[in-house]
Amino acid sequence: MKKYLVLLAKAVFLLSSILLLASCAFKSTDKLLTPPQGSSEYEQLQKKIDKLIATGAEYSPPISGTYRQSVQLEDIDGDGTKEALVFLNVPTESKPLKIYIYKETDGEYTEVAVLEGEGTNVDSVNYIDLNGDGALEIVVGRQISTSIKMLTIYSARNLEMSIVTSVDYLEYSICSLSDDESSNVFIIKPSALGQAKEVEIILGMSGGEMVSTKSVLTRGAESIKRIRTSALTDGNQAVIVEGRMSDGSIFTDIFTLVNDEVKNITLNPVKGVSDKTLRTEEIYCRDIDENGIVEIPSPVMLPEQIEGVVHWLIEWYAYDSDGDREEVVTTYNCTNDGWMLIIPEQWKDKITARRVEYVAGEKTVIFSYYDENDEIQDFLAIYTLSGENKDERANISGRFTLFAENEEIFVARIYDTDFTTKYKITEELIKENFSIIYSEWNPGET
Ligand SMILES: [Ca+2]
Ligand SMILES: [Ca+2]
Repeated sequence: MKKYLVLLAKAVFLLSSILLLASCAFKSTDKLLTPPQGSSEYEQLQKKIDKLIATGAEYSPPISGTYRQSVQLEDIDGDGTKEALVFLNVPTESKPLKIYIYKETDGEYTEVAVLEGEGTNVDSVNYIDLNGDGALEIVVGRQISTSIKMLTIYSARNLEMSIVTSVDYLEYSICSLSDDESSNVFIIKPSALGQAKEVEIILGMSGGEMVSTKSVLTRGAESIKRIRTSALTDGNQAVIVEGRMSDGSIFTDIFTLVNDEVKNITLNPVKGVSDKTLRTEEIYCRDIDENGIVEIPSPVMLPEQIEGVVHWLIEWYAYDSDGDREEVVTTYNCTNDGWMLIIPEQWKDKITARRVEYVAGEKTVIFSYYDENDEIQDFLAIYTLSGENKDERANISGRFTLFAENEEIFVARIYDTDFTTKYKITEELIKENFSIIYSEWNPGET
């Protein structure tokens, strides 16, 4: 076992050197484990770790987040030399989760502190500078039991480790909401039954005292799906939290800072719910027009063509710090086939859609309008073609190609109708408004 762990640790160092080489193309190498300069230093550190392992300690790296190595190198006191942080579990002890911190001086690692906590695993760790003094704060989330997690923030100033705060949490995220670009910790806390979940943002420290501000999540929010940060239309930064309500619908809460006070800008103060964002369709915020500001989706149901089969248009809204929203664009998202179409303003309230699959390898969405007799007339079809003869089917008379990749070809056909003429629906328009939906979800985020 011991040999295996040593090999594992060596593999971690080796892997990190490969990552370091591979990371030349990237700007941020800070998050990657960098190997010590000389192997003698490493061997000397390894001997110290081996001693701990011989007495029953086990490697126990964080199970989620960006930093997942058993041995992590970070300059936590800000003196220009990286300390080694070793994540171990000593199952026999009452506080089994231990982070040993070693400082390197003249090629020798000396133990300077041990951060200890209860629990089964370290959930995640982050290194941030809360107050901009150059020394880092260490944010450690520990899984206490299946349902309880504790977040502890340690200050590493002069390597005199002290606890800034310790709170139970459901999710947390590192963000930067203040004007000075210092880091903040955004925490969602569990709630008593029937109460709204509390949100706390650790803003920083002033004179050694932690400064924080609190708000609430939408009442009835049951689970958190995503936490992400974005600018708002007025340039202020926001944290966007999305998740599921107890009735299954999806909500979005947007938090921003106003004079160092956190505000849930989407919350209807009477209902305690961000009611304008509620939706039954499982669709999440994204930067739909790729301008750096994330938009919030608001689905609008189209009239049903086939009973019980609902299609939606998605209105995308950008918010400012006052919680006022502005529609940016309307789209039809075919998440099944992986494409979307921007819907011109004049089409809205006049169209409907259906999806058919008459032949294998040909999935079709047909857009229709209601004519003066309230009859449904088809005016546009978008085909997702796959399989052996997809090229031949792409070239069927009347069809034109929107996008082609290895496995699939996306083509369209415009029908000659009054609607087509009236709203000048051309190949150019459809090509311009069509796009493939790429996932912009970063698995590193919560
Ligand atoms: Ca240091
Ligand atoms: Ca945008």
